[in-house]
Amino acid sequence: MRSQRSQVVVVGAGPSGLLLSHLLAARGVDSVVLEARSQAYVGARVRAGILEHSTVEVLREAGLDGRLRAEGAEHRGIHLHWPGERHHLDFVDLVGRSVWAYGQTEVQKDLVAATTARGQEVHYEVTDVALHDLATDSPHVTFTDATGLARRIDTDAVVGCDGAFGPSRAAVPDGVRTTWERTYPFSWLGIMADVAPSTDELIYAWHPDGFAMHSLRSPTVSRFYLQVPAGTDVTTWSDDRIWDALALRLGHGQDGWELTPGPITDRSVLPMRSFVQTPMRHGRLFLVGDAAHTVPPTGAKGLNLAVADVGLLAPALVALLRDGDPGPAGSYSDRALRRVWRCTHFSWWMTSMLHTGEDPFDHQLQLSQLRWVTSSGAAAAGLAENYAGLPLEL
Ligand code: FAS
Ligand code: PHB
Repeated sequence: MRSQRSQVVVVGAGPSGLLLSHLLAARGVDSVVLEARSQAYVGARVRAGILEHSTVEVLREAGLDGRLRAEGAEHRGIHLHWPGERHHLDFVDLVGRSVWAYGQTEVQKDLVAATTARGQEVHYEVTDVALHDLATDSPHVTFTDATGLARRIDTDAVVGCDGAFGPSRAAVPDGVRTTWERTYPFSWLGIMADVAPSTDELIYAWHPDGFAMHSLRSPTVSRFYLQVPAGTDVTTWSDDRIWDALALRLGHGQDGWELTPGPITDRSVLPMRSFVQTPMRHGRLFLVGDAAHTVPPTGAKGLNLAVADVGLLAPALVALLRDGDPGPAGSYSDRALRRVWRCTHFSWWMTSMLHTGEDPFDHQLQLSQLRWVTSSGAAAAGLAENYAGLPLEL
Protein backbone atom coordinates (compact mmCIF):
# COMPACT_ATOMS: atom_id res chain seq x y z
CA MET A 1 0.00 0.00 0.00
CA ARG A 2 1.39 3.38 -1.01
CA SER A 3 1.00 6.01 1.73
CA GLN A 4 1.02 9.78 1.53
CA ARG A 5 -0.09 12.76 3.58
CA SER A 6 -2.35 15.69 2.81
CA GLN A 7 -3.98 18.30 5.02
CA VAL A 8 -7.41 17.56 3.51
CA VAL A 9 -8.89 14.62 1.59
CA VAL A 10 -11.90 15.56 -0.55
CA VAL A 11 -14.15 12.68 -1.62
CA GLY A 12 -15.91 13.57 -4.89
CA ALA A 13 -14.78 15.73 -7.82
CA GLY A 14 -18.15 17.24 -8.65
CA PRO A 15 -18.62 21.00 -8.37
CA SER A 16 -18.35 21.14 -4.59
CA GLY A 17 -15.25 18.94 -4.38
CA LEU A 18 -13.26 20.78 -7.04
CA LEU A 19 -14.36 24.22 -5.84
CA LEU A 20 -13.32 23.39 -2.27
CA SER A 21 -9.95 22.08 -3.41
CA HIS A 22 -9.42 25.25 -5.46
CA LEU A 23 -10.32 27.59 -2.60
CA LEU A 24 -8.14 25.71 -0.09
CA ALA A 25 -5.12 25.75 -2.42
CA ALA A 26 -5.54 29.50 -2.91
CA ARG A 27 -5.18 29.87 0.87
CA GLY A 28 -2.18 27.55 1.23
CA VAL A 29 -4.00 24.42 2.39
CA ASP A 30 -3.22 21.31 0.35
CA SER A 31 -5.77 18.63 -0.53
CA VAL A 32 -6.18 15.46 -2.56
CA VAL A 33 -9.45 14.79 -4.40
CA LEU A 34 -10.77 11.25 -4.95
CA GLU A 35 -13.40 10.59 -7.63
CA ALA A 36 -15.12 7.31 -8.48
CA ARG A 37 -15.96 8.19 -12.07
CA SER A 38 -13.89 9.36 -15.01
CA GLN A 39 -13.32 13.07 -15.58
CA ALA A 40 -15.28 12.80 -18.84
CA TYR A 41 -18.26 11.17 -17.11
CA VAL A 42 -18.42 13.77 -14.35
CA GLY A 43 -18.08 16.58 -16.88
CA ALA A 44 -20.86 15.30 -19.10
CA ARG A 45 -23.60 14.97 -16.47
CA VAL A 46 -26.53 17.27 -17.34
CA ARG A 47 -27.71 18.94 -14.13
CA ALA A 48 -28.30 22.46 -12.85
CA GLY A 49 -28.70 25.51 -15.06
CA ILE A 50 -29.13 28.58 -12.83
CA LEU A 51 -26.48 30.23 -10.64
CA GLU A 52 -27.81 32.48 -7.90
CA HIS A 53 -26.17 35.73 -6.85
CA SER A 54 -24.09 34.32 -3.98
CA THR A 55 -22.77 31.51 -6.19
CA VAL A 56 -21.59 34.02 -8.78
CA GLU A 57 -19.93 35.99 -5.99
CA VAL A 58 -18.07 32.89 -4.70
CA LEU A 59 -16.90 32.12 -8.24
CA ARG A 60 -15.89 35.76 -8.80
CA GLU A 61 -13.83 35.88 -5.61
CA ALA A 62 -12.14 32.64 -6.71
CA GLY A 63 -11.32 34.10 -10.11
CA LEU A 64 -13.62 31.59 -11.77
CA ASP A 65 -16.26 33.87 -13.31
CA GLY A 66 -14.54 34.84 -16.57
CA ARG A 67 -16.26 32.43 -18.96
CA LEU A 68 -19.49 32.69 -16.98
CA ARG A 69 -19.69 36.44 -17.67
CA ALA A 70 -18.57 36.00 -21.29
CA GLU A 71 -20.77 33.05 -22.24
CA GLY A 72 -23.50 32.92 -19.59
CA ALA A 73 -26.68 34.97 -19.64
CA GLU A 74 -27.64 37.30 -16.79
CA HIS A 75 -31.36 37.06 -16.08
CA ARG A 76 -33.35 39.73 -14.23
CA GLY A 77 -36.03 37.24 -13.20
CA ILE A 78 -38.46 34.50 -14.23
CA HIS A 79 -41.89 34.18 -15.83
CA LEU A 80 -44.71 32.50 -13.89
CA HIS A 81 -47.37 31.08 -16.22
CA TRP A 82 -50.74 29.41 -15.87
CA PRO A 83 -53.56 29.04 -18.42
CA GLY A 84 -54.46 32.51 -19.67
CA GLU A 85 -51.86 34.32 -17.54
CA ARG A 86 -48.14 35.03 -17.69
CA HIS A 87 -46.31 37.37 -15.33
CA HIS A 88 -42.65 38.35 -15.09
CA LEU A 89 -41.05 38.72 -11.69
CA ASP A 90 -38.12 41.11 -11.93
CA PHE A 91 -35.69 40.13 -9.15
CA VAL A 92 -33.46 43.17 -9.78
CA ASP A 93 -36.39 45.56 -9.25
CA LEU A 94 -37.65 43.52 -6.30
CA VAL A 95 -34.46 42.72 -4.35
CA GLY A 96 -31.57 44.17 -6.36
CA ARG A 97 -30.12 40.81 -7.36
CA SER A 98 -30.01 38.87 -10.66
CA VAL A 99 -29.27 35.24 -11.50
CA TRP A 100 -27.14 33.73 -14.28
CA ALA A 101 -28.13 31.01 -16.75
CA TYR A 102 -24.92 28.94 -16.97
CA GLY A 103 -25.05 25.14 -16.96
CA GLN A 104 -23.43 23.03 -14.27
CA THR A 105 -21.46 21.30 -17.02
CA GLU A 106 -19.85 24.68 -17.77
CA VAL A 107 -19.08 25.31 -14.10
CA GLN A 108 -17.48 21.86 -13.97
CA LYS A 109 -15.34 22.61 -17.03
CA ASP A 110 -14.14 25.85 -15.42
CA LEU A 111 -13.31 24.04 -12.17
CA VAL A 112 -11.43 21.26 -13.97
CA ALA A 113 -9.43 23.85 -15.92
CA ALA A 114 -8.58 25.80 -12.76
CA THR A 115 -7.58 22.80 -10.64
CA THR A 116 -5.58 21.31 -13.53
CA ALA A 117 -3.75 24.58 -14.09
CA ARG A 118 -2.90 24.66 -10.38
CA GLY A 119 -1.61 21.07 -10.55
CA GLN A 120 -4.22 19.90 -8.05
CA GLU A 121 -3.97 16.18 -7.20
CA VAL A 122 -7.23 14.58 -8.38
CA HIS A 123 -7.54 10.80 -8.65
CA TYR A 124 -10.31 9.69 -11.02
CA GLU A 125 -11.84 6.21 -11.28
CA VAL A 126 -10.88 5.23 -7.77
CA THR A 127 -12.64 2.40 -5.91
CA ASP A 128 -13.02 1.12 -2.34
CA VAL A 129 -12.84 4.56 -0.72
CA ALA A 130 -13.02 4.03 3.06
CA LEU A 131 -12.81 6.64 5.81
CA HIS A 132 -11.04 5.79 9.07
CA ASP A 133 -10.59 7.33 12.56
CA LEU A 134 -12.86 10.25 11.77
CA ALA A 135 -13.53 10.91 15.45
CA THR A 136 -9.80 11.53 16.04
CA ASP A 137 -7.58 14.46 14.97
CA SER A 138 -5.68 12.04 12.69
CA PRO A 139 -8.12 10.40 10.30
CA HIS A 140 -6.98 8.52 7.22
CA VAL A 141 -8.55 7.41 3.96
CA THR A 142 -7.81 4.23 2.04
CA PHE A 143 -8.73 3.57 -1.58
CA THR A 144 -7.69 1.70 -4.70
CA ASP A 145 -6.45 3.94 -7.47
CA ALA A 146 -7.22 3.58 -11.18
CA THR A 147 -4.14 1.38 -11.66
CA GLY A 148 -5.38 -1.05 -8.99
CA LEU A 149 -2.82 0.06 -6.39
CA ALA A 150 -3.94 0.17 -2.75
CA ARG A 151 -3.44 3.67 -1.34
CA ARG A 152 -3.57 5.38 2.08
CA ILE A 153 -3.72 9.10 2.81
CA ASP A 154 -3.11 10.34 6.35
CA THR A 155 -4.84 13.65 6.81
CA ASP A 156 -6.21 16.30 9.18
CA ALA A 157 -9.71 16.51 7.68
CA VAL A 158 -11.96 14.56 5.32
CA VAL A 159 -14.64 16.38 3.32
CA GLY A 160 -17.51 14.39 1.86
CA CYS A 161 -18.40 16.02 -1.47
CA ASP A 162 -19.55 12.65 -2.79
CA GLY A 163 -23.25 13.28 -3.32
CA ALA A 164 -26.30 11.55 -1.94
CA PHE A 165 -25.00 8.04 -2.59
CA GLY A 166 -21.36 8.34 -1.60
CA PRO A 167 -19.66 6.79 1.46
CA SER A 168 -19.34 9.97 3.53
CA ARG A 169 -22.95 10.27 4.66
CA ALA A 170 -22.91 6.70 5.93
CA ALA A 171 -19.61 7.28 7.73
CA VAL A 172 -21.48 9.34 10.34
CA PRO A 173 -22.50 6.76 12.97
CA ASP A 174 -26.17 5.79 13.23
CA GLY A 175 -26.48 7.14 16.75
CA VAL A 176 -25.03 10.49 15.69
CA ARG A 177 -26.81 11.24 12.44
CA THR A 178 -30.43 12.20 11.82
CA THR A 179 -31.91 12.15 8.32
CA TRP A 180 -35.08 14.02 7.36
CA GLU A 181 -36.47 12.84 4.04
CA ARG A 182 -39.40 13.60 1.73
CA THR A 183 -40.15 11.79 -1.52
CA TYR A 184 -42.57 13.47 -3.93
CA PRO A 185 -45.15 11.46 -5.93
CA PHE A 186 -43.85 12.83 -9.21
CA SER A 187 -40.65 13.22 -11.20
CA TRP A 188 -39.28 15.57 -13.85
CA LEU A 189 -38.79 14.41 -17.41
CA GLY A 190 -35.94 16.62 -18.63
CA ILE A 191 -34.84 17.17 -22.22
CA MET A 192 -32.08 19.10 -23.92
CA ALA A 193 -32.97 20.34 -27.42
CA ASP A 194 -30.90 21.90 -30.20
CA VAL A 195 -33.27 24.81 -30.70
CA ALA A 196 -33.13 28.50 -29.87
CA PRO A 197 -35.07 29.28 -26.69
CA SER A 198 -38.60 30.57 -27.25
CA THR A 199 -38.23 32.78 -24.18
CA ASP A 200 -35.80 35.37 -22.85
CA GLU A 201 -35.92 34.09 -19.27
CA LEU A 202 -37.14 30.91 -17.60
CA ILE A 203 -40.86 30.07 -17.67
CA TYR A 204 -42.25 28.13 -14.69
CA ALA A 205 -45.73 26.92 -15.72
CA TRP A 206 -48.64 25.59 -13.69
CA HIS A 207 -51.14 23.44 -15.59
CA PRO A 208 -53.86 20.96 -14.52
CA ASP A 209 -51.93 18.26 -16.44
CA GLY A 210 -48.74 19.06 -14.55
CA PHE A 211 -45.83 21.45 -14.17
CA ALA A 212 -43.59 22.45 -17.09
CA MET A 213 -40.49 24.60 -17.36
CA HIS A 214 -38.75 26.29 -20.27
CA SER A 215 -35.10 26.80 -19.36
CA LEU A 216 -32.09 27.29 -21.61
CA ARG A 217 -28.34 26.74 -21.93
CA SER A 218 -27.30 29.04 -24.80
CA PRO A 219 -28.77 31.01 -27.73
CA THR A 220 -29.04 27.70 -29.62
CA VAL A 221 -29.76 25.14 -26.87
CA SER A 222 -32.94 24.92 -24.79
CA ARG A 223 -33.70 22.88 -21.66
CA PHE A 224 -37.22 21.75 -20.74
CA TYR A 225 -38.85 19.83 -17.92
CA LEU A 226 -42.25 18.16 -17.58
CA GLN A 227 -43.86 16.85 -14.43
CA VAL A 228 -44.50 13.13 -14.88
CA PRO A 229 -45.60 10.43 -12.41
CA ALA A 230 -42.87 9.02 -10.19
CA GLY A 231 -41.27 5.99 -11.81
CA THR A 232 -42.03 7.12 -15.38
CA ASP A 233 -40.05 5.26 -18.05
CA VAL A 234 -38.59 7.95 -20.32
CA THR A 235 -39.01 5.67 -23.35
CA THR A 236 -42.80 5.93 -22.98
CA TRP A 237 -42.63 9.60 -23.99
CA SER A 238 -42.16 10.06 -27.74
CA ASP A 239 -40.75 13.33 -29.07
CA ASP A 240 -44.22 14.34 -30.30
CA ARG A 241 -45.78 13.57 -26.91
CA ILE A 242 -43.10 15.64 -25.18
CA TRP A 243 -43.50 18.65 -27.46
CA ASP A 244 -47.31 18.46 -27.35
CA ALA A 245 -47.29 18.46 -23.55
CA LEU A 246 -44.77 21.32 -23.40
CA ALA A 247 -46.81 23.39 -25.88
CA LEU A 248 -50.02 22.83 -23.92
CA ARG A 249 -48.57 23.47 -20.46
CA LEU A 250 -46.37 26.44 -21.47
CA GLY A 251 -49.21 28.21 -23.31
CA HIS A 252 -48.26 27.88 -26.98
CA GLY A 253 -50.57 30.19 -28.96
CA GLN A 254 -51.54 32.24 -25.89
CA ASP A 255 -51.22 35.99 -26.59
CA GLY A 256 -49.25 35.21 -29.74
CA TRP A 257 -46.48 33.31 -27.91
CA GLU A 258 -45.22 30.20 -29.71
CA LEU A 259 -43.01 27.33 -28.56
CA THR A 260 -40.50 26.24 -31.20
CA PRO A 261 -39.57 22.54 -30.99
CA GLY A 262 -36.28 21.05 -32.14
CA PRO A 263 -34.10 17.91 -32.09
CA ILE A 264 -33.93 16.35 -28.63
CA THR A 265 -30.30 15.54 -27.77
CA ASP A 266 -30.67 14.29 -24.19
CA ARG A 267 -33.54 13.03 -22.11
CA SER A 268 -33.87 11.62 -18.58
CA VAL A 269 -36.27 11.28 -15.67
CA LEU A 270 -35.19 12.89 -12.39
CA PRO A 271 -36.94 11.67 -9.24
CA MET A 272 -38.09 14.42 -6.89
CA ARG A 273 -36.82 13.92 -3.37
CA SER A 274 -35.50 15.99 -0.54
CA PHE A 275 -33.36 15.05 2.42
CA VAL A 276 -31.28 16.77 5.05
CA GLN A 277 -28.75 14.86 7.13
CA THR A 278 -27.48 16.41 10.35
CA PRO A 279 -24.97 17.16 11.66
CA MET A 280 -22.85 18.20 8.69
CA ARG A 281 -19.75 17.56 10.75
CA HIS A 282 -18.62 14.50 12.71
CA GLY A 283 -15.15 14.75 14.24
CA ARG A 284 -12.83 15.58 11.34
CA LEU A 285 -15.42 14.63 8.69
CA PHE A 286 -17.32 17.50 7.07
CA LEU A 287 -20.25 16.98 4.69
CA VAL A 288 -20.92 19.33 1.76
CA GLY A 289 -23.60 19.65 -0.93
CA ASP A 290 -25.63 16.62 -1.95
CA ALA A 291 -23.68 14.50 0.56
CA ALA A 292 -25.66 16.33 3.25
CA HIS A 293 -28.84 17.47 1.49
CA THR A 294 -30.76 17.33 -1.75
CA VAL A 295 -33.73 19.44 -2.77
CA PRO A 296 -36.33 19.20 -5.55
CA PRO A 297 -34.90 21.32 -8.41
CA THR A 298 -37.95 23.61 -8.63
CA GLY A 299 -36.16 26.29 -6.64
CA ALA A 300 -32.87 25.99 -8.59
CA LYS A 301 -31.07 25.41 -5.28
CA GLY A 302 -29.15 22.13 -5.61
CA LEU A 303 -25.88 23.34 -7.06
CA ASN A 304 -26.19 26.72 -5.34
CA LEU A 305 -26.51 25.14 -1.90
CA ALA A 306 -23.42 23.02 -2.57
CA VAL A 307 -21.46 26.16 -3.45
CA ALA A 308 -22.77 27.92 -0.36
CA ASP A 309 -21.56 25.05 1.85
CA VAL A 310 -18.11 25.34 0.25
CA GLY A 311 -18.17 29.11 0.76
CA LEU A 312 -18.65 28.50 4.49
CA LEU A 313 -16.35 25.48 4.89
CA ALA A 314 -13.27 26.65 2.99
CA PRO A 315 -12.45 29.55 5.38
CA ALA A 316 -13.34 27.33 8.34
CA LEU A 317 -10.80 24.70 7.29
CA VAL A 318 -8.18 27.38 6.65
CA ALA A 319 -8.80 28.75 10.15
CA LEU A 320 -8.48 25.26 11.64
CA LEU A 321 -5.55 23.88 9.63
CA ARG A 322 -3.48 26.98 8.83
CA ASP A 323 -4.32 29.39 11.65
CA GLY A 324 -5.02 26.98 14.52
CA ASP A 325 -8.50 28.44 15.15
CA PRO A 326 -11.09 25.64 15.57
CA GLY A 327 -13.99 28.08 16.00
CA PRO A 328 -15.39 28.36 12.45
CA ALA A 329 -15.07 24.61 11.81
CA GLY A 330 -16.88 23.98 15.08
CA SER A 331 -19.84 26.13 14.03
CA TYR A 332 -19.84 25.07 10.34
CA SER A 333 -22.68 22.58 10.64
CA ASP A 334 -25.06 24.92 12.49
CA ARG A 335 -24.31 27.84 10.16
CA ALA A 336 -24.67 25.76 7.01
CA LEU A 337 -27.89 24.09 8.17
CA ARG A 338 -29.64 27.44 8.71
CA ARG A 339 -29.29 28.08 4.97
CA VAL A 340 -29.93 24.45 4.03
CA TRP A 341 -33.30 24.43 5.77
CA ARG A 342 -34.25 27.84 4.32
CA CYS A 343 -33.50 26.58 0.80
CA THR A 344 -35.15 23.23 1.50
CA HIS A 345 -38.32 25.06 2.54
CA PHE A 346 -38.21 27.34 -0.52
CA SER A 347 -37.73 24.35 -2.83
CA TRP A 348 -40.69 22.62 -1.18
CA TRP A 349 -42.78 25.82 -1.44
CA MET A 350 -42.05 26.30 -5.14
CA THR A 351 -42.68 22.59 -5.79
CA SER A 352 -45.98 22.61 -3.88
CA MET A 353 -47.18 25.75 -5.67
CA LEU A 354 -46.43 24.50 -9.18
CA HIS A 355 -46.92 20.73 -9.27
CA THR A 356 -50.45 19.40 -9.66
CA GLY A 357 -52.21 16.35 -8.32
CA GLU A 358 -55.80 15.16 -8.69
CA ASP A 359 -57.41 17.36 -6.01
CA PRO A 360 -59.24 20.38 -7.54
CA PHE A 361 -59.25 22.09 -4.14
CA ASP A 362 -55.43 22.08 -4.25
CA HIS A 363 -55.58 23.54 -7.77
CA GLN A 364 -57.54 26.53 -6.48
CA LEU A 365 -55.11 27.03 -3.60
CA GLN A 366 -52.18 26.95 -6.03
CA LEU A 367 -53.81 29.39 -8.46
CA SER A 368 -54.62 31.74 -5.59
CA GLN A 369 -50.98 31.61 -4.49
CA LEU A 370 -49.77 32.30 -8.04
CA ARG A 371 -52.12 35.27 -8.35
CA TRP A 372 -50.90 36.56 -4.97
CA VAL A 373 -47.21 36.15 -5.80
CA THR A 374 -47.64 37.97 -9.13
CA SER A 375 -49.78 40.82 -7.80
CA SER A 376 -48.35 41.57 -4.33
CA GLY A 377 -44.97 43.28 -4.21
CA ALA A 378 -44.35 41.83 -0.75
CA ALA A 379 -45.08 38.28 -1.91
CA ALA A 380 -43.04 38.69 -5.08
CA ALA A 381 -40.11 40.04 -3.09
CA GLY A 382 -40.24 36.97 -0.87
CA LEU A 383 -39.94 34.66 -3.85
CA ALA A 384 -37.25 36.86 -5.42
CA GLU A 385 -35.18 36.98 -2.23
CA ASN A 386 -35.09 33.22 -1.97
CA TYR A 387 -34.66 32.46 -5.67
CA ALA A 388 -31.98 35.06 -6.45
CA GLY A 389 -30.00 33.96 -3.45
CA LEU A 390 -29.67 34.67 0.22
CA PRO A 391 -26.40 35.69 1.87
CA LEU A 392 -24.02 32.82 2.72
CA GLU A 393 -24.55 33.48 6.45
CA LEU A 394 -28.18 33.69 7.58
P1 FAS B 1 -22.35 15.77 -7.08
O1 FAS B 1 -23.32 14.63 -6.99
O2 FAS B 1 -22.41 16.70 -8.23
O3 FAS B 1 -20.85 15.17 -7.07
C1 FAS B 1 -20.54 14.09 -6.23
C2 FAS B 1 -19.34 13.37 -6.85
O4 FAS B 1 -18.90 12.36 -5.93
C3 FAS B 1 -19.72 12.68 -8.15
O5 FAS B 1 -18.83 13.04 -9.17
C4 FAS B 1 -19.60 11.20 -7.81
O6 FAS B 1 -19.16 10.41 -8.88
C5 FAS B 1 -18.58 11.21 -6.68
N1 FAS B 1 -18.67 10.03 -5.82
C6 FAS B 1 -19.77 9.39 -5.39
N2 FAS B 1 -19.43 8.31 -4.66
C7 FAS B 1 -18.06 8.27 -4.63
C8 FAS B 1 -17.10 7.39 -4.05
N3 FAS B 1 -17.48 6.32 -3.38
N4 FAS B 1 -15.79 7.65 -4.22
C9 FAS B 1 -15.40 8.76 -4.90
N5 FAS B 1 -16.25 9.63 -5.51
C10 FAS B 1 -17.57 9.37 -5.36
N6 FAS B 1 -29.84 21.00 -9.32
C11 FAS B 1 -30.40 22.12 -9.82
O7 FAS B 1 -30.26 23.18 -9.21
N7 FAS B 1 -31.09 22.09 -11.00
C12 FAS B 1 -31.25 20.94 -11.73
O8 FAS B 1 -31.86 20.94 -12.77
C13 FAS B 1 -30.68 19.76 -11.24
N8 FAS B 1 -30.77 18.60 -11.96
C14 FAS B 1 -30.23 17.46 -11.44
C15 FAS B 1 -30.31 16.24 -12.13
C16 FAS B 1 -29.79 15.05 -11.59
C17 FAS B 1 -29.91 13.75 -12.36
C18 FAS B 1 -29.15 15.09 -10.33
C19 FAS B 1 -28.60 13.82 -9.69
C20 FAS B 1 -29.03 16.29 -9.64
C21 FAS B 1 -29.55 17.49 -10.20
N9 FAS B 1 -29.44 18.71 -9.53
C22 FAS B 1 -29.98 19.84 -10.01
C23 FAS B 1 -28.72 18.81 -8.30
C24 FAS B 1 -27.23 18.85 -8.62
O9 FAS B 1 -26.94 20.00 -9.38
C25 FAS B 1 -26.47 18.82 -7.32
O10 FAS B 1 -27.04 19.73 -6.40
C26 FAS B 1 -25.01 19.14 -7.48
O11 FAS B 1 -24.47 18.28 -8.44
C27 FAS B 1 -24.36 18.96 -6.12
O12 FAS B 1 -22.99 18.99 -6.27
P2 FAS B 1 -22.05 18.06 -5.34
O13 FAS B 1 -22.48 18.23 -3.95
O14 FAS B 1 -20.66 18.35 -5.76
O15 FAS B 1 -22.47 16.55 -5.70
C1 PHB C 1 -32.15 24.04 -15.50
O1 PHB C 1 -31.93 24.91 -16.36
O2 PHB C 1 -31.70 22.88 -15.57
C2 PHB C 1 -33.00 24.41 -14.30
C3 PHB C 1 -33.31 25.74 -14.09
C4 PHB C 1 -34.09 26.08 -12.98
C5 PHB C 1 -34.54 25.08 -12.13
C6 PHB C 1 -34.20 23.74 -12.35
C7 PHB C 1 -33.44 23.41 -13.44
O3 PHB C 1 -35.31 25.42 -11.06
